[in-house]
Amino acid sequence: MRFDILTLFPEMFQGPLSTGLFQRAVSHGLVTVNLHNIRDYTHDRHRTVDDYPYGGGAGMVLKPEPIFEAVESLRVEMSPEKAAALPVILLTPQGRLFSQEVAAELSQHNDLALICGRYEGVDERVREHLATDEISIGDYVLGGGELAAMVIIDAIIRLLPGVLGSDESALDESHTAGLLEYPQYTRPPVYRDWPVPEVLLSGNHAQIEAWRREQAIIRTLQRRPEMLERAQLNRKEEHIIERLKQPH
Ligand code: 9D3
Repeated sequence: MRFDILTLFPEMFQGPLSTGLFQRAVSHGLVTVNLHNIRDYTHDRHRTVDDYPYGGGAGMVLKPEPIFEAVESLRVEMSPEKAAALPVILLTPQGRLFSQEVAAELSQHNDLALICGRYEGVDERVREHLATDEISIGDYVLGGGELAAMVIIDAIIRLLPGVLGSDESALDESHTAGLLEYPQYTRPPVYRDWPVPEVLLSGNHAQIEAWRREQAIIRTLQRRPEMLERAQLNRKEEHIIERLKQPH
């Protein structure tokens, strides 16, 4: 899968790209990340990327020309079919909310272009005539779209075949889908008077499995009750929930 990132701060990507899963995916040739500095697509002496907002107001607005030209420079290298189909995602607080489902959807594409906004905003014509999608990673204010792009790429690449080791992918979310994770412990069995739950040391795998499932349900009910509506639960588990919901 190929990512083309349009940004004013390509340096921000160096840390993540040279670490862990990113680095492995890139070195195994499963992922290509091309960084494009929007400033390189300006033509004036001062390499101007932003300007005052028409109508007045605080802050600056990213100019359309360098952003259009950066995306068009990607398209000229592609077949006309690929160029026409290229998803161009604008990272913006006003976009649709990113989620695991959106990550799965985006992981189906071979190429993805990501535009990182900055400043107070991006000229509306980028949204209207260049972007094919707009994504936000959550309701908090970032300094720009760069960290959002990294979050999105991180979530996508771990879904690509061959990126995670077989251990990790075998352990995947399927059977706990829609639930928070159960508590995990490792050695020592007692740390500062705090013992590991006895069931986990019992060697009884059926009992361990039942305990973990129950803990996951309890935790989800306490912290993210809205998630339970979509979780796949059996009758016994539904019963556990009804019991936990009763005042004690
Ligand atoms: C004045 C109104 N602000 C919107 C809340 C303007 C503004 C603030 C920060 C516009 C852009 C930004 C920079 N943020 C992003 O570009 C961004 C973002 C985010 O701030 N939160 C969650 N997801 C994203 S994706 C891109």
